[in-house]
Amino acid sequence: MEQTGLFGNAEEAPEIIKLPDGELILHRGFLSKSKADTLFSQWINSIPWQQDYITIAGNTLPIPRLQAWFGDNDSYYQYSGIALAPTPWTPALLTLKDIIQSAAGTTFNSLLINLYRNGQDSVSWHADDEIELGEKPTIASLSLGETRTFQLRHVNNRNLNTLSLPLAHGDLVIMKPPLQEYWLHQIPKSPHTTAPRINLTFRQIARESTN
Ligand SMILES: O=C(O)CCC(=O)C(=O)O
Ligand SMILES: [Mn+2]
Repeated sequence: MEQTGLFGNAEEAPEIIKLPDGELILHRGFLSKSKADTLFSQWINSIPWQQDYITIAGNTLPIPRLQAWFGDNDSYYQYSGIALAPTPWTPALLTLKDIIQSAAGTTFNSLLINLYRNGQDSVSWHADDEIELGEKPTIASLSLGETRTFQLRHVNNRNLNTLSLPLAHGDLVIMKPPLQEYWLHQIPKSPHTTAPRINLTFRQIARESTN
């Protein structure tokens, strides 16, 4: 098959991490190193990275990462007061979307890409539970570049330990419902990390209501 070698372990059985109230599917090395290297070096220079800001209690602050939003024309997305209009898909992103859809067993119409420039960049505890993602979202997350720790903690059961998963170049994690309802996730700062990481999260946004 033409894709053999390009898409790493895409055909291999993933690790299934069953949690109380949720499930993660972890494909280590979903992209081969050479494919991941190529995409990382292309995208770090060509994605229209944007600095967004959030306003909390009257203070406007830059979020600690750069991001870009891709998707079908009508996949507008809003969170913490940031409204993102989609950039149209590129051929490479559409090809990747196709293979990730096969792995996830669902379809996606939008993509948030984050650039963590170094270990000072981060995303704090949150769930991907915005209304436009619907009630039972599946989120597929691909990591490129520097390994960073992805952490999960249950929203209210303090007896459950925080889970820490290092996500490396080419790894794919699929977060299955109802994970977003019961678990928060974050990428904490990593003081000794100097190299960048790109993370792509594929999502399915409900179409804008025309009412
Ligand atoms: O960078 C990651 O692995 C997670 C990103 C994330 O949670 C988000 O963009 O919602
Ligand atoms: Mn998230």
